[in-house]
Order: sequence, then structure tokens, then C-alpha cells
Amino acid sequence: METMPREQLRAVQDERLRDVVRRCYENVPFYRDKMQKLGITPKDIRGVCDIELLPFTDKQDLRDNYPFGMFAVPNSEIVRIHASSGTTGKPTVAGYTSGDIDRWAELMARALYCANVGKNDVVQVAYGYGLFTGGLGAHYGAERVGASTIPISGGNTVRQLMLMEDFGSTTLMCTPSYALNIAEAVEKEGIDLKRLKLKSGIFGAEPWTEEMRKHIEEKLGIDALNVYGLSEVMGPGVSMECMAKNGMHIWEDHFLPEVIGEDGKSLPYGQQGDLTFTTLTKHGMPLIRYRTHDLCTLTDEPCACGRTHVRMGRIMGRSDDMLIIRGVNVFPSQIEHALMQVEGVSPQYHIVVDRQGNLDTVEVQVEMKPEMMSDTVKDMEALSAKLHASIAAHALVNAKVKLCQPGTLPRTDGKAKRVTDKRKL
Ligand code: DLL
Repeated sequence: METMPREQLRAVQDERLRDVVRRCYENVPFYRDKMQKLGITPKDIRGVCDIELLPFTDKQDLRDNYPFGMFAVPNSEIVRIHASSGTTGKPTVAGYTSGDIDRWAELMARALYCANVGKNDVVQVAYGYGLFTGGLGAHYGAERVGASTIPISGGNTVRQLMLMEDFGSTTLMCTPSYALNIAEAVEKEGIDLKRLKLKSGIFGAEPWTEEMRKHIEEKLGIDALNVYGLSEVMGPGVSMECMAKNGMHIWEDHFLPEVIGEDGKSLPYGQQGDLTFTTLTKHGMPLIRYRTHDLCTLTDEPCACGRTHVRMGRIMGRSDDMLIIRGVNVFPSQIEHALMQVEGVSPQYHIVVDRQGNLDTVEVQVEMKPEMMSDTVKDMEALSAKLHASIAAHALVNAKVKLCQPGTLPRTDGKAKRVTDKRKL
């Protein structure tokens, strides 16, 4: 499936799309109403060529149908429920049939295989286990490839290191920000990398930059690969980077991706917009044209690994996480990129946005590397000035830079909270 010629893949998608549209129409009142309002029935959808006739689905639709209104099977068929913690109000819920769980394990296994993980590996799953899909999603995939799977979950970093060494973990799975914390702890505890068997990391669930990848790879002596997913669409494993490290292959036999522009039209490959998925094989909660609000581009350029499925670039950020500062649009990942251009700081940072009078203000707090600590006030001033200039150049923001002592900014064992927007408090 992963290396199938694209015309053949399209035929698989056509058939699966017809099937999912029929299932949604017959079993989900929300979709039947929407399609009736648009004056279409499943018969009008011949295949992917008709995708634009179908309605979009947004997070708000999931909230309006909370908790189980989007399910397409009786509750007796649902064997698992996950939910993603919304920042406000009720969470978004996802329900899975046993077939869905089986397909998820299979797709997550494909993801692990991209990183050459197999039955001789020991996989340390440090994503959180629970309503969050990271832990269980990674776990089932690791077991499916036959790896020895350690369900350690997130947190307790010193214990993570002990087990990593004692159990000979070869692959670490967690958020990139937690991987960074683990890397720091390795240094702090004075652990010689040679004592560890770690060779790869499968990191995702939050945006991270190429510079962050290099930093983690160096500190842990591993290949760090990007994995993407979201609970509404499945969980981790919707797409995954191969060892070519040039974008994440979307498992297109299960998810039909589109990138939507501001005018609501599908954009050609290469243009950035809102990543949108139609799930082709989910039965519990199938979704048609679900707007993720993750901004990225797609490419169908051939990949060195031989997989034919399209690749998505790094997520720049979610359109709802975009900061508007004095009219300029800024993503935290742009600030991260700007900081990482300057020697002497670590990728531990936090952005505080506020308003003074009518003017937005931004403070970027960033930790210095330990070796900077012995330097003089003059050196500190020079470092601040460099960071200020880099942020102005890469993110077009006039930010106040606050240099922090190593280890002083808050750490997380899951998704990092990069921004405090006091304008919203
Ligand atoms: O974060 C699922 C996941 C778990 C993915 C573990 C990868 C690894 P949610 O909590 O529903 O699900 O959050 C989904 O996280 O819409 C993106 O904004 C963001 N996200 C996920 N993976 C990446 C990534 C999980 N590799 C939301 N790069 C998505 C950037 C990511 N952002």
C-alpha cells in the first residue's frame, strides 16, 4: 500500500470515499442534513474528483454534537473513547470501533517502521497515557511491530533515564519538548551516551523546528523523526517522516488530505493552507473534510524511500494559535526559529504578550546555555541585542528579550505551553 503507484492509490481512495460518504449519510444526522441542504446524495460522489461537492466539518460541529452525536455506529460497537482537552469548554470526543483500533495500530506500526523500528527494538513510550491519544496510540503501534514496549507515560524524568539505561531502550516516543527535557537530564546526570542504546526518537503532538531536531539529535545521539496526528482524525500516525527526513508521508489509503485556502477552495500542492482530512476507513467516527486548522503544504514529489504517499511539511502552527501583534501575524515556531539562529541560548523559551495602552508588547524569555553564565554583563547585552535582531528579522516583531538562567523556565512532560497572552486574561 505504501509504495502503490498513485493511479492505483486513487482507485482505492475513490472506492473508500464512496463508502464513507454513504455511511455518513445513512448513519450521522449531522451529515445527512448538511448534504441535503447542499442538494447532494451519496450517488453524486463518484470519487475524489467530486470531493469539493462535500461539506466541511469543523471543531465547532463536533462540539455542537457533543458527546456522541458524530458517531456513525451504535454505541454498542464503540470500544474506546478518547477526548482532546479543549482550552475552553467541553473536550472533543472520538469514538473507535474494534476495527478502528486495529487499523490505528497498523498505521502506527507503519510509522514506527519508517524509523526502522522492529521486533528487536525496545520502545519507551513517554507520551501521556489517558484520554490523550499519544500514549495508547504509540503503544499499540510499537506492539504491532513486535517491539518490547515500555508504557512509562510522561514525567518522572530521572526514572525515565534509569529505565532507558537498564532496559536498553532503542526508541523514545514523546513530545519534542519533553525529549529536550530528557536530553537536558542526560547531561545533568552526567550520563555517558555510550551507556544508552537509544538510536531513534519519534516525536510529535506539537510544532517544532528543524533547529530543534538538530539540537535533540546531537544531545541524544539519535535520529529524531516527526510524527503527526490529531485525536478527531485518529490520533498519532496520520502521517510520519521516513529516514529521508523531508516531510511526513500521509497514509493516503486511509486519509484523504486537502489544503484549503482562505477562499475555501482546495489549493494545489506546494501552497500553504489549512490541512483538511476526509477519513476513508474509520467506522466509529468518520469525518468528511475535517478542517484541522494546522497550516502546512503538501508535496507529491517522489521520495527517496520509495513510498508514494504525499508528504506534508512541518506544521507552521495552528491558525488559532497565531498571535497578532500590532497587526503582524506571528507563530511561536517563527520565534523558535529566530532564537535558534543565535549561539548561546537553548530551545527553552516562553513568549509573553501583553498590551500597554493601545500597544501590544512581546517579551521573549529564553534560557541561556550554561557555558554563557560566566560571561560579563556586556556579553549578555550583546546576546540580547542579537536575539532581538534575529526575532525582528525572522518574525517581524519588536520583542523585549529576557535572558533566563538555565533550568528556570517551566518544563512539561507533554505539550509545551509556549505562549501567555495576557491580552486574553
Ligand atoms: O497530539 C496526537 C499525537 C500524539 C500526534 C502523539 C503525534 C504524537 P491532539 O491532542 O488532538 O492529538 O492534538 C492535535 O496537535 O492538530 C496539531 O496542531 C498538533 N500536532 C500533532 N502532531 C504534530 C506535529 C495529538 N508533528 C494537534 N507537528 C494537531 C506539529 C502537531 N503539530
